[in-house]
Amino acid sequence: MKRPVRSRKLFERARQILPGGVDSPVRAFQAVGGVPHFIRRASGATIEDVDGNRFIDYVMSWGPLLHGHAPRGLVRAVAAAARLGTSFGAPTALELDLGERVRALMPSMERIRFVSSGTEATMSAVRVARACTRRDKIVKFAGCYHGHGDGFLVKAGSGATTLGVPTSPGVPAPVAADTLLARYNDIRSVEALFEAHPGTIAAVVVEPIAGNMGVVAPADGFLQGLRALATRHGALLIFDEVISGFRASAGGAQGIFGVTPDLTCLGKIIGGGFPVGAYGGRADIMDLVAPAGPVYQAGTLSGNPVAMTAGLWALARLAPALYRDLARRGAMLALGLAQAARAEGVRLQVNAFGSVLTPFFTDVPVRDYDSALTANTGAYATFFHGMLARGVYAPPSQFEAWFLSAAHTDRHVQQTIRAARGAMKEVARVI
Ligand code: KE4
Repeated sequence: MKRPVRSRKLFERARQILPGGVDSPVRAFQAVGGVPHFIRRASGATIEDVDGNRFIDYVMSWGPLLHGHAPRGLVRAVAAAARLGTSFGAPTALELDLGERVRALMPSMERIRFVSSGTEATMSAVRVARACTRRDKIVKFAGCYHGHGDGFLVKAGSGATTLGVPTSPGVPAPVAADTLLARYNDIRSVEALFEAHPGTIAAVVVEPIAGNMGVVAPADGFLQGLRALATRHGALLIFDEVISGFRASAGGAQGIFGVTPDLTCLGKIIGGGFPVGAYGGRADIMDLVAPAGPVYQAGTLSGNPVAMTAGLWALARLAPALYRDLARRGAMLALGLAQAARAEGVRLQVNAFGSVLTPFFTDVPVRDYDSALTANTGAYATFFHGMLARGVYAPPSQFEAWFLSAAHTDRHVQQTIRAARGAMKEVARVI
């Protein structure tokens, strides 16, 4: 790998205009050290930085690119759409086409509202849930991320059933106090919150397959338990499928586990790499949203024709063979990483679910945030840079998901495993 000379210069310039030199914190490499690589272009499973280094990419824009970078058909489709106008601020048939396609894939989404990010989707879904139940509190899970809405930037206060406290300055304490924290895969922790706060919880919000503490799959019966608890206590169940939607399966996690949420939040793949989010669910709930009902939510670029075109292109290509290939290659990579670690005596737990996975540098099985936090982040940083030096661009943080795409081939995975064998030798030397 050539030294990132141009990236370093751009990063110095970037920090004079962008806070921390980036437009989203994880991109700054603070969790792994070093200079973030500025990307010039990408195609398929490969990205190229401004210094001419090419990498096999497992960030893939953090999930939207199920079909790889810049598929030719998608580029053609969005170019044609743009020539007809990039945004009208008026209804188009494209929004209906994509909405009906989403509903066909996720029948629980009887109504849908398009927005421009996953954050907007989850913020709006919680507002609707509060309006529908006339309750204020929400339950989220430690280690799950739902975007940067005030009510989600919360950690547990002292004691498991007390009120949340902000994790970020600028979040008012009363807002944080309306968020209660539970433990992922621990249904008892949710029951305790309902018992401690009877009649006040509007919704339980969950990543049905967690990706933001690293990948953690739901334990058997966990999602079904949440469904039963929410129903019993008159709260709504909100699935944040921003990552898992159309990735875990064409019908998302709800399509795999057979659990029907009241509301679902979507992002990433739904926009095919363009800024699209969406929330939706039961018609009786969503018809509370303006202008059908009184719950206000709006957006200048919501449903714009170019992004809708990209989403339609992406959701038109979700064949069963795609998911079989993604799962096979995901399993191949997970096994290869585990074997590379074992060969060097490095403690590693690899959690994988279809086309997402996370190598945790710990010998503790990772099933929630506390166990994820046992991972050796220094070891991950060494591994990350060892992979980068060998042509593999992994997520620059231990607590993120690696993403495969339709563009990743067996050869890409085999190259990645070879790189991991070398990177694990470097980890073994430093731990
Ligand atoms: P956006 O506002 O970033 O589109 O979506 C927020 C969001 C909501 N829900 C889930 C489950 C998510 O994973 C996300 C965003 N994911 C992160 C990756 N961990 C985006 C990357 C970033 O923050 O730059």
